[in-house]
Formats: sequence, C-alpha cells, structure tokens
Amino acid sequence: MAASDDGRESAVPNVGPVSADEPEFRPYHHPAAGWGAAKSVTRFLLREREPVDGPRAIMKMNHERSGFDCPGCAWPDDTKGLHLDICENGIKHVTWEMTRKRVGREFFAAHSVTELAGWSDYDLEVQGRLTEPMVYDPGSDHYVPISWKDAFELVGRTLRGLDNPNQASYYTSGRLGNEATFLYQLMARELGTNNLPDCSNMCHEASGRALQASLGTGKGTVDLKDWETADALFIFGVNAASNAPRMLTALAEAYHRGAQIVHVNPLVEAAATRTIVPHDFLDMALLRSTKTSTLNLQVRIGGDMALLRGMAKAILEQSATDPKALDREFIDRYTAGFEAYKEVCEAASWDELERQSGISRADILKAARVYRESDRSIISWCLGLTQHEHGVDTVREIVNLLLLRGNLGREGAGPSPVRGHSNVQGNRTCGIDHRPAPKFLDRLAEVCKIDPPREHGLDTIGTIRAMASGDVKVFIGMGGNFALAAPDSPVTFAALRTCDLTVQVSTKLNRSHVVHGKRALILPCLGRTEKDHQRTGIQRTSVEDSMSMVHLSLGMKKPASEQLLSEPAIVAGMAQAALPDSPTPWPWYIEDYDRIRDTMAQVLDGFEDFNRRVRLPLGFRIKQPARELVFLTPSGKAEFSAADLADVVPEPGTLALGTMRSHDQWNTTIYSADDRYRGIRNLRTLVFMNRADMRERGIDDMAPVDITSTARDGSTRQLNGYLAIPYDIPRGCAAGYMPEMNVLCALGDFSTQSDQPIMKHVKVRIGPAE
Ligand SMILES: Nc1nc2c(c(=O)[nH]1)N[C@H]1C(S)=C(S)[C@@H](COP(=O)(O)OP(=O)(O)OC[C@H]3O[C@@H](n4cnc5c(=O)[nH]c(N)nc54)[C@H](O)[C@@H]3O)O[C@H]1N2
Ligand SMILES: Nc1nc2c(c(=O)[nH]1)N[C@H]1C(S)=C(S)[C@@H](COP(=O)(O)OP(=O)(O)OC[C@H]3O[C@@H](n4cnc5c(=O)[nH]c(N)nc54)[C@H](O)[C@@H]3O)O[C@H]1N2
Ligand SMILES: [Mo]
Repeated sequence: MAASDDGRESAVPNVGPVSADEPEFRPYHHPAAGWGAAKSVTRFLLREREPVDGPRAIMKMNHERSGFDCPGCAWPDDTKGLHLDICENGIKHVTWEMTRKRVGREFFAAHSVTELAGWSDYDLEVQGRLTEPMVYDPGSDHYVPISWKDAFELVGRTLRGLDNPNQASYYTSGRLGNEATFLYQLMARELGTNNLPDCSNMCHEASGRALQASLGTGKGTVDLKDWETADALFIFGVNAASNAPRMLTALAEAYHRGAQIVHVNPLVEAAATRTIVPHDFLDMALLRSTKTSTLNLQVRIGGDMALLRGMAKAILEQSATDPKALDREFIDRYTAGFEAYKEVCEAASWDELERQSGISRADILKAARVYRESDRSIISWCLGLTQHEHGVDTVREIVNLLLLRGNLGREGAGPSPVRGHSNVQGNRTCGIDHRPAPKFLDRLAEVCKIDPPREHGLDTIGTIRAMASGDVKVFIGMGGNFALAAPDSPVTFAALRTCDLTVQVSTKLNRSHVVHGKRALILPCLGRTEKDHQRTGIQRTSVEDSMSMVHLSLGMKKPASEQLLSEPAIVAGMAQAALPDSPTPWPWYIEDYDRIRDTMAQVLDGFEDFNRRVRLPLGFRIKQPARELVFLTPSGKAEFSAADLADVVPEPGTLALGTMRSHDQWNTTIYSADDRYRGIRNLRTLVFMNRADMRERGIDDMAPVDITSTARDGSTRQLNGYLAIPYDIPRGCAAGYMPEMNVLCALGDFSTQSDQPIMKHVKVRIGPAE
C-alpha cells in the first residue's frame, strides 16, 4: 500500500514489484510444471544468489528422518521416498527463507517507519531475513534494537497490566510447528483467554465445521494411498499447479491408471489440462506430458452446491431403475437424515440447478455418470468452496454426495480438503482454537495444572472488531502477516494502530511491522530450514500435513543470525515474563522438545506415545474415527444435511469477484508480478473478466477499469485503474489477486455459517476507469 499525503496509505495498494516493462497477457497453452517450472526456478535461485545452497537444501526437503518439512503447502510427502518430491513453488519458498540478505539495525536506522510504510510489500520482504529484536521508538519513528530480555519484559509487563486477559489476542499463521503451537495456546489459556485467531479462520474454517457436523471429525478422512487407488477424483476450487503442485503427480498417476478426473472451477487452471511430472526425468527429457483431467466444468462463482445437488438428484433419479446407484446398505446402517435430503434433491428443479451452478443439465449428468460408474470416489476441495457465505453447506453437500454411494471408510474414497499452510492442520490439532472443546480443556487443566477459561474467544474477524472498539489492546502474531492477509485493509490497519502493543514474531519484514500499535516489537525467529540448538542438543519439531500424517522436521542450515531464537523459545520467554507464578516449567521445556511432546501426548487425542511414534519412518497418522465409520455426532451416524440452495446469481449489472493467488506468490509474500500459468507478465493490478461482460460495459482488452464493491451494509469500496484481462471465465464472474483486493472485502461481510470472510464472492461493479 503506497503512502499518501493525508495518511500512511492510499486506497491503491502497492503490493507487488513494479517493473518498467510493459504488462503482458498471452494465454498459456503448455503443460503445468516441466521445463517452464525448471527455468523459473533457475532464474529465481540466481536472483536470490543461491545456485549452490538452494539445490543442496532442496535435496534434504521432505525426506523422512533427516530432512526438514517443506514450509510451503500442506500436501503430504510421497510415501515411496521419491527423491525429488519437490515442486517449483516449494523451491521458491525455501530459497526465500534462505536468502543471504539481512535486515539489521543499520537498516532500521536508515529508514523511518513512515518511509517504510510507503514501500511496496515486495520491497519490504525482499530486504532479507530479520536478525535481532527491535522495538518501535515513537520519538524518532524508527525501530531500534532491544535485548531479548527487555523485549520479553515489555510483553510480560503489558500483559500483566491488562484489566482482563481477553484484552489480548494471539494470532497464529499456519507454519508454526506443533511444539511451539502447544506452548503458545498453553500460555494464552494460562493467562486466561481463548482469543486464538488463526489463518484457518480465513481458509478452512468452513471445512472443519462442515466435517464436524456431518462426520464428527473436522478433518478429511483420506490419505495418499487412497488418492492412488480412487477410480474418480473430483477436484473443486483449487489451483493445484500453483498452490499444491505435488498434487500434479497424483493427478498424472491417476490418469495413467485410467481414473476419471473431474475439475470444477470457474477457470480452467493449469492443473486441469496437462502436466510434465517434475521429478520424472524421462518425461522431462522427452517433453512427455500427461493429461490431468477427463472433464472440466466451469461452474459459476458460488455455484458448486447447485452442481453437487444436481449430481445427487441424478443419482437418486437413476436409483429408481438402477438398484446399484445408491449404497442402500451403507445409508441404512451408517447415516441419518437420508429421507430429508432426498426430498430437497427431488424438490430442486433442473432449471434452478442449471441457473445456480451455471452448468448445463447435460454436463451435470456427465459428472453424475462419472460418479455413478466409479466404485471409489474422492472429492477434494480448497478455497474455491470455503470462502463463501454458504461454505459450510457446500462442504456438507460434498459429504451428502459421498454418503449416497458409501464413499467413506474404505480405500480410495472419501472427502479430502486441501489445506493451506504447511502446519495449519497441526495448529488446530494442538489447541489453536477459539472455540475449544470442553473435553480438550479438561485434559489440559488436569495435565498442565491450569484453570483454562471456558467461554469462546475471538477469531480473526472478532479480533479486528475488538481492536477497533478498544476491547483488545495487545496483538501478538506468531508468524504471518495479519495486517495484509485480513480483509478490509484500511479498517484492519486502523484497528491494529489502536493497540497499546503489537508483537510480530517473524522471519522477514512485512506490512504488519509498519502497521503497528503504540508500542511495537519485531521478534525474529529461526526458519524451518535452520538448526535449532538448545541445551540438550539440536531439536526437531513436528508438523501435520493435510492428510493427518505427523512427522518430524529437522533444520540443517546455519541460522541467519546468532541472535535468532526458536519459536518455542520465544513463546516460553514471553510466557515466563507474563506469568511469574506459572506452574509450567517453561525453560525446562525449551531445553529438550521431547519434554513438550511428552506433555502433548497426555493432553491430545491420538498422540499417545508421541515421542516414539513420531520417530517412525514417515511418522504416524492420527486416527480418524470417521475413517473407521465411527461418527462422533449426536446421532452416532454420519448426518446428511438438507440445506436450502443459496441464490448466487449476481444481480443485473454486478459481477461476483473471487480473490485468489497468482503463481508467483505465497499469500502476502510476492515473488514477482508474473502469473505464468495464466499467461500474465509484469502485472498484478488486474481483473480477469469474460469478454462479453467487458464489451457490455464498454471495456477494451487490457483497458484500465475502476472496481467498486458493495458490502451487505450498503457501504462501498474501490480500486481504480486496474487492467481488464479478457479471460475464459463464466459470464457474471470476475477474478483478481489477493492481498491487493482485500481492500474490496468488507470486514462485516463474513459467512454466518463459518465466520470466514467472504473472499471468493465479492459483489462488484466494474466500468471503464474515470
Ligand atoms: N505457491 C503457493 N502455494 C500455496 C499458497 C500460496 O499463496 N502460494 N497458499 C497456501 C494457502 S494458505 C492456501 S489456503 C492454499 C490455497 O489454495 P487455493 O484454494 O488453490 O487458493 P486460491 O489461489 O485462492 O485459488 C482458489 C481457486 O478457486 C477457484 N474458485 C474461485 N471461486 C470459486 C468457486 O466459487 N467455485 C469453485 N469451484 N472454484 C472457485 C479459483 O479459480 C482458483 O482456482 O494454498 C496454499 N499453497
Ligand atoms: N482476499 C483474500 N485474502 C486472503 C485469502 C484469499 O484467498 N483472499 N486467503 C487467506 C488465507 S487462506 C490465509 S492462510 C491468509 C494468510 O495469512 P498469513 O499466514 O498471516 O500470511 P503469510 O503471507 O503466509 O505470512 C507471511 C509472513 O510470515 C512470516 N514467516 C515466514 N516464515 C516464518 C516462520 O517460519 N516463522 C514465523 N514466525 N514467521 C514466518 C514472514 O515474516 C512473512 O512475511 O491470508 C488470507 N487472506
Ligand atoms: Mo490458507
């Protein structure tokens, strides 16, 4: 966000690198991954000056026993020990962390915070790794060095001085390891609050709530072996080639063995065409690509639930003449609510299903046929389904469809959410939850000898609102970039600035350091690639992937600076200062992380014998009751839901805008202004539109446009001068990049089902720039 005369930022976010080169759009027609990816990696390694260390580190990535877990996405590691189980974006991610560039005290002495606030987000992060703790000095408007001891004391004193522990909020970004996570929630609860917002409040909250309600467990039930044996894979709302690139391998393998692969997405993303499997040397050499799709359905934004219901309706209609269309025995034995669901499916008219999904009846029937003809089906999804008002209903509709044919609790079948950050699922498992289960709190109380609060705490949206109203005065961010990741950027910025103290535990400089409270700390930590030396030797930390596998990660690089502390040590330092009479042996835990794991084993379900099992090759899988057909729901059965279909068709003149990632970014971290798989170079301030929608509005190809969003409360927000890209996207839909477009997302527009900000369905008007 750029500086302006009247405040610290203007309404035109300046996030990405700005290049003097002309922006370019050339539709992309090549397979995903392959040499394009290899070339992009080489360019990136050279730019980061890591042509030697980069590849060496990468060979250690995702290796059982001796490697570190890729800090990128949460896709599971290959179980067959594939030696190059890596991807272009994983390499970029690791190299970004391992950069040789440093941000030390000289940097902060040279640049005031007001000056830095005028820099782009790219320019902030590209400065390199943070090296020592810094505190904001309001007198000079600079960050100045502070000792770790004084920094912890400032946190401790401020927390102790609050009238009530709920005046502090403790954010987690999803790469925090399990051990630090456990200590962090313990600290918050010992202090007396459940204010534990996390990035999951913005991505898969809807999935967790839906799966919990339907199946009694908030996670997917399948693993990679299931992906390898499914007859049909349905992939909803995920840009896999960019955001979970290792899924490409699974898709290519599935295609080779003759499985059906159906992609449902308003855009035909690169993973829905062809791929050259990156670690298959022969494929690379021969430029041999594999198809990764057998059917693409370009659903309208928000139209997935109507499509799923249409598929269910078709299966039910077919069951009148085809007794095998439904798995009656499974339905009778394991489910509840089938009759009510059947009724809503029968009541839905084909006209309405077509209108709401944007898919013709013939195509809905095609998808239903694939589903009917497959013995084993997996349905997978990501943010395209969750960041909507009716995200919970839609994920429950996925489960409904799976239950109809007993696609649960057996090999090759089940629901498979694609999680985001590498340990976002582990964070929840280990206690980051603003709505903790009473049973978990009971165990925590008993084992840790504390008296945790029972009332629910604040999530991401709740925290921003509470800061704005003055109810939250201390914000602590364990990683991430809260200021830029959250919706309604100017509102979030203003909220953060009301705080008495903001604390950011980070590896790199970002917007959340320059948008800060009255007092502010930057606490630099070790990254996952780095050696973590403690009193009893080098420590390992554990993480959990999208498919519930828990394994150890071991950093092998020399830390970026001698002054860095590990995340567990930073939590323990803050906790000790804030809780002088704590029953928790904070320093003792840090000497040896096995001790933290021993405590976790007593508190967390499924973590029995944690220290031994996590050292097994590939770690261990947390048991999923639903996988064993044990449903921890009120009825003890898998529950069908029979929700009404939402009306998602945009009003005349408006478009539904989805905000998403480019290929060259990691959430708020921008690597370049290119989006290779969508054919974009040197441009982030763009909006993808259907050409007919552009013509109707008098917009030429690549012409500047103004975008106005209208919130539920009628308030409007604007982005001006974006370039319109004519794209293969259904009419009535538009798409562009986060985090720039967070300016358009109103804080009050969150789902009443999941409390997730509605980031994939922003109501906008777009016209030629004024
Ligand atoms: N390289 C890289 N990897 C990442 C990340 C990153 O930023 N960079 N971020 C990580 C994180 S935290 C997360 S949560 C995941 C996110 O992974 P994704 O969910 O793939 O993230 P988005 O870029 O938001 O893309 C959403 C996809 O949904 C589609 N979509 C939009 N609206 C709809 C809709 O209404 N219905 C359907 N069916 N599809 C829709 C879009 O066209 C797009 O393909 O990726 C993780 N991995
Ligand atoms: N409009 C819109 N907004 C969105 C989304 C969207 O689709 N649309 N997606 C949402 C989603 S799914 C998510 S997950 C959030 C992302 O929200 P966050 O997780 O809060 O943001 P990131 O951009 O991943 O955080 C990047 C920062 O993390 C820090 N960091 C990197 N590695 C480490 C580490 O090892 N330890 C520590 N302590 N810090 C580290 C660096 O300082 C870096 O600047 O954004 C959300 N915002
Ligand atoms: Mo995410």
